[in-house]
Amino acid sequence: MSKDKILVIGSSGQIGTELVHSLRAIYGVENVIASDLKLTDQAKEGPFEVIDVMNTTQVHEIVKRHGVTQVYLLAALLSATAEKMPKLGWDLNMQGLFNVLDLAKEKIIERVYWPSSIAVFGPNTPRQNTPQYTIMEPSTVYGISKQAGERWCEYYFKKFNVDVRSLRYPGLIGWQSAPGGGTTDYAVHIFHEALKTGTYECFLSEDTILPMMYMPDALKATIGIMQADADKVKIRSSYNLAGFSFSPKDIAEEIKKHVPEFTITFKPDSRQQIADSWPQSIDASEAAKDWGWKPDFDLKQMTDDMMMNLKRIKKETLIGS
Ligand code: NAD
Ligand code: AKB
Repeated sequence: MSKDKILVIGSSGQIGTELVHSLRAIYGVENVIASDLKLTDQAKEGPFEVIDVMNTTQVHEIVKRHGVTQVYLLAALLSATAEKMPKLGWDLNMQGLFNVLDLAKEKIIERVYWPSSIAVFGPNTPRQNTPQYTIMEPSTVYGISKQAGERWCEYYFKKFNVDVRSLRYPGLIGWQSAPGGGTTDYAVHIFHEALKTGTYECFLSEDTILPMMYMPDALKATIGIMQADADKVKIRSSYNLAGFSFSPKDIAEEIKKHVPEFTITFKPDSRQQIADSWPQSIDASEAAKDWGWKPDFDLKQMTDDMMMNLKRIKKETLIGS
């Protein structure tokens, strides 16, 4: 039986929906507690708690009651939403992190996973093969909160010996869940619209290249860094992580191989400016060196797998954009 009791906070979002399945397959259903602001269908599959990560007392009580040893903190406002609600974006992204880091500081929990993002980089960052250590200067509220969060993670590790682990995810693409308000969301919506209507209006311009990753690779990296020996996790701010990079035009070409009649149009909105401030590709060699990171999927393999799975599910369950 697993000695780990895991709490996933923000479990009903794009990553949590899939991560909870993977964690339960490894640690057992009863040892993985899903939690989010509202009750969702996840409650039918195993332990679930309604939680507000901003509520220190509530988080503390749930962790104690379940004997939680590890927290995966996924609750956050993403880039596009945080630009619309900057105060809430900052408060949620920072206060949630402090509430969880403090539990580890008080030795109530043993290990924390907290995701950062390519959004920590900004317009003055080298955009190709962006190194682990470079100019950052993020220009979004989301990016500022992630950069500050990285600094706090490293601080808690050095000052209080908190075992916190983190990855700078690129844009994530998966077929099991909808994205939650980011700049890279188009790369999920495009598949659903291609199958539902055969056409998609993209909110980024055709040549906007961004780093992306298929969800199975993101889950492999997440669980991989959490299971790595502590001495192998040398970076305690957050690791660069890379899958593959493409533009809306590139992915549209791949989708056309499955839906030949598919057409795409481009109507850039405020998210274009965010995308233009982010890297186009990421150097993940530190993650490869320290704990063996290697992605399995490229653009073609991801598109083939997305299409195969989305064609299997009912048309009515495809998401709108
Ligand atoms: P999401 O928006 O899909 O899900 C976030 C979940 O948190 C939602 O279910 C929401 O209800 C919940 N939540 C919001 N406020 C809460 C609160 N006060 N208390 C408890 N739960 C609350 O986000 P995601 O895409 O699953 O991202 C998870 C994490 O990964 C975030 O930190 C995000 O910044 C990071 N990340 C995601 C991506 C990506 O492409 N999805 C890329 C880089 C980093
Ligand atoms: C977003 O677009 O906000 C996220 C991210 C890359 O952090 N997908």
